[in-house]
Amino acid sequence: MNKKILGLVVAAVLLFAFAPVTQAALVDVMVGDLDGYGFGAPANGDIGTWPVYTNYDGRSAAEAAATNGAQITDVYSALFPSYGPNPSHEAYVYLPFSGSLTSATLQIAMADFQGYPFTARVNGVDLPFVFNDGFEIAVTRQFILTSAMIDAANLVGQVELYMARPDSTSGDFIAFDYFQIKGESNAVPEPGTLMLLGSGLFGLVGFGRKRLRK
Ligand SMILES: [Ca+2]
Ligand SMILES: [Ca+2]
Repeated sequence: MNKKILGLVVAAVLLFAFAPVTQAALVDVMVGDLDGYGFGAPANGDIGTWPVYTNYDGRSAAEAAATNGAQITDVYSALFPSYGPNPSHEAYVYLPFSGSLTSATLQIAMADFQGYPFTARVNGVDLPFVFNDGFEIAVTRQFILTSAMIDAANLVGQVELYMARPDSTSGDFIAFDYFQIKGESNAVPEPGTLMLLGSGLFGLVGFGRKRLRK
């Protein structure tokens, strides 16, 4: 067996071995919880009168202590220091996933947006974020992630949403119920499987070399 043929055999084995390893898996990750902004109001439509108009805090203890973005759900106003419990006009939401994302939709239950342009990015890629829903109206929106967003998310293993209310031009009080990504990923092969494949390949190469010497 010459080296060319040996190379072809190894390439064929590699193709055969790795092709069936990647498997599609469903991704479904939520930050916050689907409880209607913390006081049981419906997630869509007219949410009625807020219990209080500023500094409303309907978070669970875990949400209040969270750093993944759950801390800005179930509060009013969400991104307005001194008018809401959060100390910043900007926030990150982190939605980790396993494997490599192939498609995803970001869903946000949001309330009381009144037409001011917010800054928003998904993994550094701009996301248009201006909605004129009206006072006390809640809307659940879906954003299909672009391939640029998905590629950037795969580098860090999570979808990262950044949002900022522009202090100088917006006096908008807003609220969020939850953030969620749904999609598909290619599962990463487990280390044990890779080791098995690797030792098999080394064995084959060794066999080929023995035959070359003959
Ligand atoms: Ca508002
Ligand atoms: Ca909630």
